[in-house]
Amino acid sequence: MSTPRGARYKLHYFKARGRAEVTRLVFKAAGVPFVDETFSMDQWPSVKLSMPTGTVPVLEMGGEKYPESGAIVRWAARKFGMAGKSDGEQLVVEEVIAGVDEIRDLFLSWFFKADPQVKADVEEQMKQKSARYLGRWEGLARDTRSAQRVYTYMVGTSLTVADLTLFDILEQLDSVPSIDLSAFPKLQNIRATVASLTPIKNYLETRSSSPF
Ligand SMILES: N[C@@H](CCC(=O)N[C@@H](CS)C(=O)NCC(=O)O)C(=O)O
Repeated sequence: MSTPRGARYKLHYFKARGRAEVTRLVFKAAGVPFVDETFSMDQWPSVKLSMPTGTVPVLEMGGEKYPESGAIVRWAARKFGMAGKSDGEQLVVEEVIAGVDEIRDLFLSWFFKADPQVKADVEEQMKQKSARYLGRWEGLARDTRSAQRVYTYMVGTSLTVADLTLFDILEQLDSVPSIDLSAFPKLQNIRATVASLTPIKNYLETRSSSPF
């Protein structure tokens, strides 16, 4: 657990990426210090009692605890200027957050399934949904040229939470045997753009390699 001096924010979650990772990426990309308060499955029963809805992630600030991953990600995106500029950009950013949530629900369900037939069924649903959603986003992503290199963003000409959200789900989908991400070169470029940002690059060097 890192405890940066003077951090106003504390994010409570398991020692895992799960539903907390996009918020971590937003804080990292914005250069805003936060306490990444993680715990093990063994610790969870006692931690659960201290959470407002008995679930995590939870963001703590100003002495209050706020649950719901979608609310936290959207708030952080607005707070740190990563929610899109125009109405159209903001709608696409929201669309990506909502669509990726649906894919992530399937991913988390698939990841923990033991029964091979049930796991294969969830994998097929995830494959179909990913093909439809990623296919649309592939058509929207755009290159932005700077003096040094080409960056690819989901909307506009700078980083938004849509890019961080896509980065996170693509990392997870890479571990699904039947999903072939090579069909989405623009989205792979977004992934490379995100991974090349210095604070993200530094963070990725420290985190666990487990896709969950
Ligand atoms: N809609 C909630 C779902 C939260 C949720 O189900 N979190 C899981 C971890 S990903 C959890 O707290 N599981 C432990 C439990 O319910 O006891 C959100 O997006 O934050």
